[in-house]
Amino acid sequence: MLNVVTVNTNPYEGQKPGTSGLRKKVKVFLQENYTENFIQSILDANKDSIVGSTLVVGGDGRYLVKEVVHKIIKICGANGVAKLLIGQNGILSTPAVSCIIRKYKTLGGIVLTASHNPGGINNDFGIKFNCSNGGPAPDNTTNEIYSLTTHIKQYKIVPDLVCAVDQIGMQTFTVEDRQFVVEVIDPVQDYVDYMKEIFDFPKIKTLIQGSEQRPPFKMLIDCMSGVTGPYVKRIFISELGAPEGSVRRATPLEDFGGAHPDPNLTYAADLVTAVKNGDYDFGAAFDGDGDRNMIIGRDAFFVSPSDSLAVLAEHAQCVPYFARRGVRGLARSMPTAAAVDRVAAKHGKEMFEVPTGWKYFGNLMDAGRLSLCGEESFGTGSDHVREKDGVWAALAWLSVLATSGLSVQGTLEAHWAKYGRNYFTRYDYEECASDPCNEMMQALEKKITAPGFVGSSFSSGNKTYVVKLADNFSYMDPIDKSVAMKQGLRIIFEDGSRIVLRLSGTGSSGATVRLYIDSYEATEVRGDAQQMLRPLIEVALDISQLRQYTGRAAPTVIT
Ligand code: VG1
Ligand code: CO
Repeated sequence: MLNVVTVNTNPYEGQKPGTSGLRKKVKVFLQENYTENFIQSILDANKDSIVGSTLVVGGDGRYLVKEVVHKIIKICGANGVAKLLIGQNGILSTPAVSCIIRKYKTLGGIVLTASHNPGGINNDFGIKFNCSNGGPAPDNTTNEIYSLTTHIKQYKIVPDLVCAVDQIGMQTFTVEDRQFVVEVIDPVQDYVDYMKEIFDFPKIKTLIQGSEQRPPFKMLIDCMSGVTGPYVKRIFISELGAPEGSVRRATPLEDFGGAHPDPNLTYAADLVTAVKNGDYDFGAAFDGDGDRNMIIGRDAFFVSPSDSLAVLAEHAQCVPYFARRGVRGLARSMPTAAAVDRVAAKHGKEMFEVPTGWKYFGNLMDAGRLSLCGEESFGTGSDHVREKDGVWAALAWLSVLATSGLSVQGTLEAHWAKYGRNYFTRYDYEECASDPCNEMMQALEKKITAPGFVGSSFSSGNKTYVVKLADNFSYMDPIDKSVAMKQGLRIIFEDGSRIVLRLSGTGSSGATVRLYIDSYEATEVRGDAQQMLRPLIEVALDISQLRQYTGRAAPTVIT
């Protein structure tokens, strides 16, 4: 029999979950009781249902995941949790956690990841709680967890509980008078089974391997040394018959090989170069925890995430899951370009615009009003789970291409010809000093909400923009009527062009400023987005005084 020990502790400041969980430097989590406090607070926030419950636990394989898995086992055992489902060696992609929570109807799950942030002892770690719907906890739950961290006095632990997380199977422990079960599961199996239900694997296999009508479709998939490696190898190589060389960086590494596991044109430049110089029809990259995706075509033709969502919405019937169930509403985060809105209007679907962060899609999905959604930050997904899902997005794209026989570029060109084109760019200024960024946001809010701002005009290049609406975006959830305030400063012009500015909620130190610019051209003007948006970018930098406040002449990342 194992004993429960109650340990006295003191609160830490700043354990406030951001856009997606608590993210801090590894060294912050290594402070005495820091991690224990947060885990106990998660369990306390669920105190009415924790005893006898089942939880899912897993992470993206980064530095500290294994150690924290062991802490979670010991703390859950002490708090009366009946069972944990844990990915072998603590490995589970974020969408796989969501899938497993839903499949086994558990109380929720604890996801160990800092997603697209770098890993290793000098970099980031993160802890996130997902609820029984499989999605990231909504604001009222994360606020409750945060509030508990501010006055925590004790946590409970079973110090002598030793569990082998490398061995698949059940391990049963007797903790005082209770049974506590840890089931270590194959991280990939449930997810792969589910993907086979959602997609037509034989059809995608024919695309990849070629047929009498078509040569083999060549692809290169970059797992960026994140968690998707085992999922991608199993799905694309074992199941869909792609050649071994179709996958790169497919072994999860604790520090992602020193790279930034963020699938965009800057951090996945290697993939872009390889696809540009090689004979590939398709390229995809995923982030550290497997919920983001970047899609490129032959010659590294780039699909913007806003367009990717619109294309998948337009061709949803190519995915058997949607063909069977139909498509309910569509949604995007506020800064995401409005390409999908046009598809919704054309197909007569309900359309939602929510704040940044996947947690805001969950209620709409649970209410049966939302099927497909996305964010400009390389997030695409559907109501098959309650997280964005990188591998799902790649399979959805392959389903579209297998049906149409078009190339990636051909698909986009046909889409723009039908709907017109949204030009979009995002400038990230990473890890700036916090105070000047906060001052900049305050000053800008004051400026754009002052009388007279609406109706004023700005000129740059040969363009003049007249302000139609300017505010700090707030959102009322149509289902539970909860309100999220201050979700980003927006300036919308008469012609529909937009400037959006917000501070990141996923960084682990300093402030990251995100500037989003988009505009719409009904008749397709073939041009590079950077060139098309140049005048508006200048207007944005001028109104916000961003260069002066941040001291940065140029952004860290341009998408
Ligand atoms: C960023 C993105 C947001 C995304 C979030 C989590 O948040 O902008 O769209 O949902 O990351 O993605 P922020 O607050 O830094 O802008 V993941 O893949 O890091 O969980
Ligand atoms: Co992620």
